[in-house]
Amino acid sequence: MYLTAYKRKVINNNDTICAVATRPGGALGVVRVSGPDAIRITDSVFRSASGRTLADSQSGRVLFGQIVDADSQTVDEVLVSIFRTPHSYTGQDSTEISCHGSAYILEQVCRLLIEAGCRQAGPGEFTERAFLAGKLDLSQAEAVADLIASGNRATHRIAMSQLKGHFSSELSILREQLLQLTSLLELELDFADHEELEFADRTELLSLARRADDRITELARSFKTGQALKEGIPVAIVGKTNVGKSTLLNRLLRDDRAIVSDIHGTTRDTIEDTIQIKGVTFRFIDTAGIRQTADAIEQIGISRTFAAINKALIVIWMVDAQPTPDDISEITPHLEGKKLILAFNKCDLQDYGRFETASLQLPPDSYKTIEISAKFNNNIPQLEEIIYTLADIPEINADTVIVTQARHYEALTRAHENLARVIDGLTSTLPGDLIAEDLRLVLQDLADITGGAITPGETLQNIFSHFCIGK
Ligand SMILES: Nc1nc2c(ncn2[C@@H]2O[C@H](COP(=O)(O)OP(=O)(O)O)[C@@H](O)[C@H]2O)c(=O)[nH]1
Ligand SMILES: [Mg+2]
Repeated sequence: MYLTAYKRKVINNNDTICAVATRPGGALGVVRVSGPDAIRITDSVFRSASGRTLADSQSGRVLFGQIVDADSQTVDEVLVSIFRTPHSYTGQDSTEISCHGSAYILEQVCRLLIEAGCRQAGPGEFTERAFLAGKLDLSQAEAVADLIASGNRATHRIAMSQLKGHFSSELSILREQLLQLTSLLELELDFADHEELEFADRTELLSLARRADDRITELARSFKTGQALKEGIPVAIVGKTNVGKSTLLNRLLRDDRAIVSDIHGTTRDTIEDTIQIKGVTFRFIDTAGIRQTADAIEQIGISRTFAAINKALIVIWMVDAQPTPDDISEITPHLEGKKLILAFNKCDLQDYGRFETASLQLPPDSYKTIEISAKFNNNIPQLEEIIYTLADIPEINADTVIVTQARHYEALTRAHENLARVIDGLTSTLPGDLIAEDLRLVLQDLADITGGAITPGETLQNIFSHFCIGK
């Protein structure tokens, strides 16, 4: 269903396209048709029960009937919805045929539509048409893909907010501020010869530029959170062999995902999987226990442990006996910028002593501690609570703007760099025309996100080719 390598030679918006819009396996399947001939072509393969044609029906109506082939054989009993331009997703005349979800039926319906004059749609082509019709800007179109892919409450809300245009309107506010700055600069240029005229104070221009830059930087920074929310916030479970790391992973996943045994060095590779805590996805990574070993494969596993720590936002360092400063010094070089949890495991055991952290030489506020029994499920909800708190998820409301696309992040980063030059220029009394040049670049960078008339076709192709067919 996903043709990422799909290449469209020319954007032809004037033919009529069709595609299956639903994933296989459901009880129902929907075939979508869009284009100037959508209604006529659908009518040619459809017999409504009432005898009424789609051509005679108003936009928004649903007709019951049959899809019939060239020999008047019934392919399926269906419901057809009709949407007339401009009141449709793509802005064009469109129909949606709800069939039974058999792959065979859906294929036959598409085949008949294609024989009647449709073309098979490419990935994202319906959304691309919506964009070209001005129904969505580019960032909203990308939000559609995020919405389809959203697997938790956080990513769903962010995608919905982006689809509703909250990100776009933030950008247009920024654009207005920067345009104001441009016009003030141009005023300065136009009247440069009139020494008697007072111009906007450059400190005023500077504060305008700085305010815009602060917001751009803030948006760019949110990408890290956006990405973590999309892919799952990475949490590495590390420690010596046999402390119970794999047992904890299985416990958190509520599944026997990793092999648990009392043989040291059982886990040799990293194993990862996701769970949701309060609607946020966390990606747990079970690692090979850190120890000196002559086993070459186990050594590779241990080096992957360090790679996992580097990737992680949160590190659970697990011990089952009083840790020594030497134990932790092996991983401390990798802990820069990480949130650390010391999990004292096997608290069910009789001879379980009290763990001391004083000797570990860790800054006192740099970690949290908890006593758990991974095997007997003690304090696991409390551990999850600590993990959730440390992840420091910003509150995500219906209008929260968090950048989730690398393309947007890159554009914001470019905008920030160009704006930094504007700010430099303003402080170093660079001539206004040179500053205006950099300002134009910033405006272009921001426009790239929502996609104006100047967006190169290649960018569009790249974005829409990552959609599924039928969207
Ligand atoms: N008593 C007790 N034993 C545990 C606990 N967690 C793990 N174990 C045992 O410790 C041994 C090593 O566990 P495992 O999860 O494979 O450790 P890993 O090498 O750190 O992945 C196994 O025999 C587990 O059953 C616990 O909370 N209490
Ligand atoms: Mg293990």
